[in-house]
Amino acid sequence: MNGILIILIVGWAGLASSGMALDTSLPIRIMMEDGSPYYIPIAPTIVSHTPIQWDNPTPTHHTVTHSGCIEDEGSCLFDSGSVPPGSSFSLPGLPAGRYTYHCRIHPIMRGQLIVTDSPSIPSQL
Ligand SMILES: [Cu+2]
Repeated sequence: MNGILIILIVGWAGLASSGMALDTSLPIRIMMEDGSPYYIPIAPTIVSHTPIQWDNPTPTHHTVTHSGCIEDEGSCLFDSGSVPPGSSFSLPGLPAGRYTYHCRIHPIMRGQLIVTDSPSIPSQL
């Protein structure tokens, strides 16, 4: 009984140290919602160059528009255009930084991406 427990713990530690947590091949998924907070999760911490995918399960069109596309300062780094119901929008990944974005159709919809080169940094900034 105790032996099995030890094997489980050692096995888990082995998986953790083999870099599974650093796997950047699977996209981060963000869900669009018609109600607050509109983008779920609203401000995920993402390892740089990890693909990011927004899914739109709502009956409404939405966009994923970087704030730089509308505001004067900065440059326009991504803009999905209209994402129809049941569709999704993907980015191949972003360099480290903090990105705010919103929906052009519903300006109340706002989200944020916290992209970091150091996956060991906790999500509280
Ligand atoms: Cu919208």
